[in-house]
Amino acid sequence: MPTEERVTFCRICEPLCGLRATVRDGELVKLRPDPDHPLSKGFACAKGIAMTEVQNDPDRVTQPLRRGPDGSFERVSWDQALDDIGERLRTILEQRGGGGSVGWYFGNPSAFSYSHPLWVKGFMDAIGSRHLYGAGSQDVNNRFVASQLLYGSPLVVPIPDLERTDMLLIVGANPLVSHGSVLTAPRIKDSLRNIQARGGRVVVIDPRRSETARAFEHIAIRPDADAWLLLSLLQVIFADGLEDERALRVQASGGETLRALVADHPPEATEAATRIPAAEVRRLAHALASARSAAVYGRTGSCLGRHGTLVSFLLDALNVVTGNLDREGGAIFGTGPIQLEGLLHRLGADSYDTSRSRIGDFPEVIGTLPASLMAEEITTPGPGQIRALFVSAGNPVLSVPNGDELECALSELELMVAIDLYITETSRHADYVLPATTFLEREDFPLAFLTFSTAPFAQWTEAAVEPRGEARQEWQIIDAISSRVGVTPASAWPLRALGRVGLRLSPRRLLDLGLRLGPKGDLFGLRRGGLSIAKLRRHPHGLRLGARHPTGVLDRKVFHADKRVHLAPDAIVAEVAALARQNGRDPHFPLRLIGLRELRSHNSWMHNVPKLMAGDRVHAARVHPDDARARGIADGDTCRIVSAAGAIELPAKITDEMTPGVVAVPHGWGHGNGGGRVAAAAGGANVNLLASTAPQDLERLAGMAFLNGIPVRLEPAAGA
Ligand SMILES: Nc1nc2c(c(=O)[nH]1)N[C@H]1C(S)=C(S)[C@@H](COP(=O)(O)OP(=O)(O)OC[C@H]3O[C@@H](n4cnc5c(=O)[nH]c(N)nc54)[C@H](O)[C@@H]3O)O[C@H]1N2
Ligand SMILES: Nc1nc2c(c(=O)[nH]1)N[C@H]1C(S)=C(S)[C@@H](COP(=O)(O)OP(=O)(O)OC[C@H]3O[C@@H](n4cnc5c(=O)[nH]c(N)nc54)[C@H](O)[C@@H]3O)O[C@H]1N2
Ligand code: SF4
Ligand SMILES: [Mo]
Repeated sequence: MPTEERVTFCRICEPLCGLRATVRDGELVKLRPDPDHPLSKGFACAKGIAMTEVQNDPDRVTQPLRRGPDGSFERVSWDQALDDIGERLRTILEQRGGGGSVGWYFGNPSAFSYSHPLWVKGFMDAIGSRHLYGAGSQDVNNRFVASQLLYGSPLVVPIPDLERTDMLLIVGANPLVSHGSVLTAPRIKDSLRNIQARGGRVVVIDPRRSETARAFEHIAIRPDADAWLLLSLLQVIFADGLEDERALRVQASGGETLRALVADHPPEATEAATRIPAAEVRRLAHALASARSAAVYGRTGSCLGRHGTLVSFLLDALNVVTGNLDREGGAIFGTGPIQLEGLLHRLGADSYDTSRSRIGDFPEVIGTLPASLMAEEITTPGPGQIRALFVSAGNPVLSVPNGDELECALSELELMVAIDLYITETSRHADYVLPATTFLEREDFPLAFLTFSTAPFAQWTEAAVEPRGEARQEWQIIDAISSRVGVTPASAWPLRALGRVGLRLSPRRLLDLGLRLGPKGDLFGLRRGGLSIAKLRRHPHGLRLGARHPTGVLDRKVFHADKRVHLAPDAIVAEVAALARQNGRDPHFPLRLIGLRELRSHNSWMHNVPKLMAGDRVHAARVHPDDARARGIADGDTCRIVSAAGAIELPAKITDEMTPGVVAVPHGWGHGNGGGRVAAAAGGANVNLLASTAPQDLERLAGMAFLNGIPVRLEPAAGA
């Protein structure tokens, strides 16, 4: 029995920690952290290690499945599945007005594959469909729109220079649990501790005393009030003459307009909205402006409110105004071995607002539309009505607002195909569930995360194990479906032209080209020691491409014609005005609901791993003791949370880590009938039934769902 150890890396979340896989007879026996990975240096979290159980899960889908009239699934061959899908898709394309009748939702795990998103986008471009949806409209799209406004490209996103900064201001992120996001920083806990160890500060703005807030300095804020705080920080900096005049003159335009825009928002005026004492805001503004270097960083807690684009924008504006953008220890720009921003810019793929959604008139963001609109796009007749839907690596019934509405809509489709590891709350509605490989079963390169890495770095991995059963990679499945409808899944026309004469590039060939012709490439032999896949294969633990990211690169990163960061675009001026008009409190819904991530969950999946579910793990709402007492709710009681959109019931966990008036509920639970037997038994409630899909409730600039700060009321469950 040959036992082998193979080097690879984790692709569940963004640090991409190095792993060693023990493989016996082609089967995965064990995963452990890779001590020789230059960045993660022997760290991996419980989820990464538990991927062994997902890989070998008896509940995993490993054969193509077809749904019968009674809703149960039967095994079919790949050819049966693909031929039938191809034929039905061809009919829909011919009879329902072409590509506009076909939708695709690709979920979070797709971003961790170098091939999957390229092939999805390529397929949608090839059939001429704009109905592309993803997790981004519940996650990060307003961060991209803020970058479009600031830098002229949605893909230019600065990262905090964790290794050198003297002060890190975290607004709405919990990296001790999430392990960092839009930031590839393995061992981030150590990085944050080191900031303190060298005499610096880490300040966390969060309505909950999160794991990160607990470990560092915490300032509690009322949910969905960050825009007010950031306006006030800027106001104090300008009013007290603390702005970096040189940075404003050399790097930016619109500084004077921004100064005028924030002038009406001193901390005393925003205190009621944020519930942060004005004196504390003043102290924070002075500390930020006077730190030798400082970086302001925000993530989902700053993105999922009603003004997420404005909040993301103001985070970067603070970096500019304090002179910390593109500077050591500030917010810096990562440089990767492939110049992806430039490449996609030339292809026009870094788009924003080049077209608008049929329902609600929302701008596309890098080619994707708000997933909250999917249900209505399926059920609303007329040209462009979605009749066929593909879902790959996503579970929108749980992750997008109002899963009930989406479930009803899915049943009206003429064709639905899911590509997943499990029969989930979403994929159980599909006519076919096609078995995907896990990340351990595919070769890979972290294409989407190159510029977010705290260190210049590249790693290639081959598949660590053979696919189980008949699982296939997404791009292979997309290729097979494309052939059956006569298209080449590629976004760039030269690739489509090659396809027409029978030449198709594999993702491996495409990536190798990108690496070899990239800024560090071997130029096919012209640059000695340059990069290629072959070169990366000789460094299986990954290759550091430099000690640090260079600073002073702003002129290469800004795509605006004037090469300046735009600090006061019209869209932002209008958002500040809209913020001021935001209506006050609804006495029916006096509390605010926020989200929560847990160490042993990953969005809606991994709930089928017994080890991660061990103990008495249940889905619970975190409630402050005062709020619980006022409603007669005791610890463990079932409580009812009601919003304007819906209601859920789940146990209450009473904890003073909450700010009074705020309730926190993790998303991704509510597995009545999906995700495997352990997950289904764990159940929980779908918190997104409390969120709204109504177009007027989505953020205007990015079409993002409003998921943090939802007005709710809390009561004991009937009969509890
Ligand atoms: N209320 C609330 N809602 C939220 C959020 C929140 O904070 N609060 N967060 C949002 C965010 S940030 C995100 S990213 C989304 C996530 O939402 P989604 O991306 O829609 O869903 P996931 O729960 O990540 O589900 C991923 C699915 O992919 C499958 N899968 C895993 N690996 C692979 C693979 O390699 N290939 C394929 N084909 N399938 C695979 C899993 O079995 C699972 O069914 O949720 C969003 N929803
Ligand atoms: N263990 C684990 N890790 C994960 C995931 C997971 O499900 N489990 N999901 C992955 C994904 S898809 C993503 S996108 C990342 C997200 O990464 P993070 O954004 O770092 O993760 P969260 O834990 O959601 O942190 C958001 C924080 O914002 C706070 N918050 C909520 N509302 C507000 C508000 O209005 N203002 C402010 N200032 N704060 C607010 C919350 O209390 C929470 O502590 O995590 C990734 N990592
Ligand atoms: S922190 Fe994320 S990348 Fe690292 S082992 Fe855990 S799940 Fe995998
Ligand atoms: Mo996410």
